[in-house]
Amino acid sequence: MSIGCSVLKKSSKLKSTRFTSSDEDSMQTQLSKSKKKQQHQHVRENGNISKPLHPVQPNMRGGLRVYKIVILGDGGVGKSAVTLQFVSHSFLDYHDPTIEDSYQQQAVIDNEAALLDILDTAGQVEFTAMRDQYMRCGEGFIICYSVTDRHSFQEASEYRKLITRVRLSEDIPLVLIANKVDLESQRRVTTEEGKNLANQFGCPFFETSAALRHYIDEAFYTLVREIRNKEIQKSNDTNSEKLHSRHRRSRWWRIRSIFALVFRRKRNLN
Ligand SMILES: Nc1nc2c(ncn2[C@@H]2O[C@H](COP(=O)(O)OP(=O)(O)OP(=O)(O)O)[C@@H](O)[C@H]2O)c(=O)[nH]1
Ligand SMILES: [Mg+2]
Repeated sequence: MSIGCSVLKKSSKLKSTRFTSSDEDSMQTQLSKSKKKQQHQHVRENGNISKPLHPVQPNMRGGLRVYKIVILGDGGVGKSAVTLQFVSHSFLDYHDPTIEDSYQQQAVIDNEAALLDILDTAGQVEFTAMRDQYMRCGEGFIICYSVTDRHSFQEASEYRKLITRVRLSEDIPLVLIANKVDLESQRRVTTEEGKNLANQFGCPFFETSAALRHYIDEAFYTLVREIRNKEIQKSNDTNSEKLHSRHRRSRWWRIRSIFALVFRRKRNLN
C-alpha cells in the first residue's frame, strides 16, 4: 500500500483553530471548508431544496477520481477532529459544533491516485436539516461514535438505518469508527461491542484517536477501497448480466430458427 497525501483547497476560514501539530506547514495545507457552499451546496428553489450539485455517478476532477465521503455521528464524538487530523495532521482540541464543512484531500491509495471529497456533517440535532440531501450524494460513509459516550454508540445504529432508508440499499460502502480511544479511563463502550456492531453492519471497524492520530488514515483509505470494491463488483454484475442476456437472446434465436425451418418444410410439403 502506498500512501501520499496533499490537501487541495482552503476555504474561507478555519475558525480560530488551536491546532497542536507542528507539521502543518510542510503539508502545504490548503483546506477546503465551506458552510453549505461550493461543491456541497444545495440550491433552494421556491423554498424547496433542489437536487444536490453532486451527481451520484463517479466523478472526475483534474484527471483524478473523486470519492465523495460523508462522515456521520453524534455531536461531539470527534468527526471534525478526525477529519482535520486526516487532512491537516493537526488536532482540533476544542468543540465548535459543525453545521457543514467540506474538505478535499488528494491521496495515493494502492498506487492509484484519488481525490477524497469529505463532507463533515453536523451531529447536533439543530443542524441536521440537510441530512437526507447529503446522504443521497455520498458514495461512502464513515459512522463515528465515541468510546466515552454510550449514547453515541447507540446512535450509530440509527445512522446506519438512515443511510439504508435514504439509499434504499444495505450495500453502501461504510466504515465504523470508535473514536477517543486515548481516553481509556473514560471508556464506556468495549472493543468487542464495536466489533460486533461492525459485523452487524457488514463493514470494517477501527478504533481511532484523533488526538494521537491513531488509525485515521486507515479509516479513510479503507473506505476508498470499499468504494472501489463495490464499483468492481457492480461492473462485474453488469457484465455478467449482459452476457446472460446475450446468451438468452442467442438461445431464443436458435429455437426461432428451428421453428422457422420446421414451418418452411411443412409449407413446402403442402
Ligand atoms: N481526547 C480526545 N478528544 C477528542 C478526540 N476527538 C475529538 N476530541 C475532542 O472532542 C470534542 C469534540 O470534537 P469535534 O471534532 O468537534 O466533534 P464533532 O463530532 O465534530 O461535533 P459536532 O460538529 O458538534 O457534531 C473536542 O473537544 C475535541 O478536541 C480524540 O480522539 N481524543
Ligand atoms: Mg464537527
